[in-house]
Amino acid sequence: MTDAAFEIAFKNVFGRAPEGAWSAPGRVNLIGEHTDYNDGHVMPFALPHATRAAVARRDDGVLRLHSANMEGEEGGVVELRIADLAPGTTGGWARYPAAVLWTLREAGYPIGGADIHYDSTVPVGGGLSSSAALQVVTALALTELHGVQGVSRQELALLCQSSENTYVGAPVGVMDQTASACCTEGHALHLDVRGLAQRQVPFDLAAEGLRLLVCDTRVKHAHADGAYGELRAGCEAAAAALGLTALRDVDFDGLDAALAALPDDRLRRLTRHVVTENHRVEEVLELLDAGRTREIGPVLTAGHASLRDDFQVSCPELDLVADTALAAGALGARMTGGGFGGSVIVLVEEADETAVAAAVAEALPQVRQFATVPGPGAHRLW
Ligand code: GAF
Repeated sequence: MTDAAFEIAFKNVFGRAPEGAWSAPGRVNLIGEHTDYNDGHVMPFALPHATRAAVARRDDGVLRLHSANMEGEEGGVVELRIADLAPGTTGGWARYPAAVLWTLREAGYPIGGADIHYDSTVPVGGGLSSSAALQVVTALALTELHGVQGVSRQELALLCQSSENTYVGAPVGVMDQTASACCTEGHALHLDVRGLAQRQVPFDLAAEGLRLLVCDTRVKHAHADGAYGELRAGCEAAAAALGLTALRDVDFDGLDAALAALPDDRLRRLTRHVVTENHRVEEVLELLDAGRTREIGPVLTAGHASLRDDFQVSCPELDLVADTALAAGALGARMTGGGFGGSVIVLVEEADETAVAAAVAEALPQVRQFATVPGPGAHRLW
């Protein structure tokens, strides 16, 4: 939908003109999975798929939300009084923008009411951070429209993460919101979560005759939300058992000694994944810096094996897609995101793209696939 049509859509819902429109992307994570809440390294990039928000302020303490993507019970305008917002009180998709507004106000920013109309091309449930895109576009639009100065993109991402932790009740790390807020076109973002140092790493696949496929399995296993919290708690227990602040503090070279000091197999598996995954981020970074992009393939594949065998967050559909792609000639394949469903990323030679995609589609007919490149981070449209 064009910008003009998006503006008309806002007018059709709210009966007046929007003051502006913003966009924030979904992401794929190239490498560095389940490392963010261990103070570790991640390397996501923004998808060209994004969530847009057309917004106009209100002065009556009311937040009205509408999404072009929602139908049935979730459809229509959701109307909330700002004074009534409190953690755990808002249901459905509207809890994400409500959480952002509540968190910004709790942090002392003078954010008032608004009418917001959204639309999105980020596949929902694909592990591609559609909720982070929704949070970040809301935070950016509300802060800019209400004249809030001096909030960096990273701070905005931290506020969005906090909104999800506190208001929505999901103990996520900061990777997805940072990716949506801070990524830039043509780059992957290396984020060292301890200290939050960022580096934009050039990632131009087409120039090297490569393609990256995103294969959304369209499954999400029901226990995913509870399992995430348990995994995070397990990692924290392992760090505590080792007398460390976070698993980030286990050196790759000291991994065997750390494993020997842990009390049970589960904590050993979680630790081995986090420590080797942080190491894989460094390996990918070095290879990209050296212009040896093809060689990241086996590192991605090793990351999948670690998520499957050690962290145990893969599922049969993700494994099937990754194995099928590799058997059909892909350079590397791994699940991306939290796991228990969602998407696999597949690195292929341009010449092999069609054959690999066909093999994956035959193995898992429900799969939704697209080739992608790093798109822009969140920005104002008009
Ligand atoms: C989800 C979370 F939201 C992220 O913070 C991250 O932990 C990811 O799972 C796993 O790497 O997307």
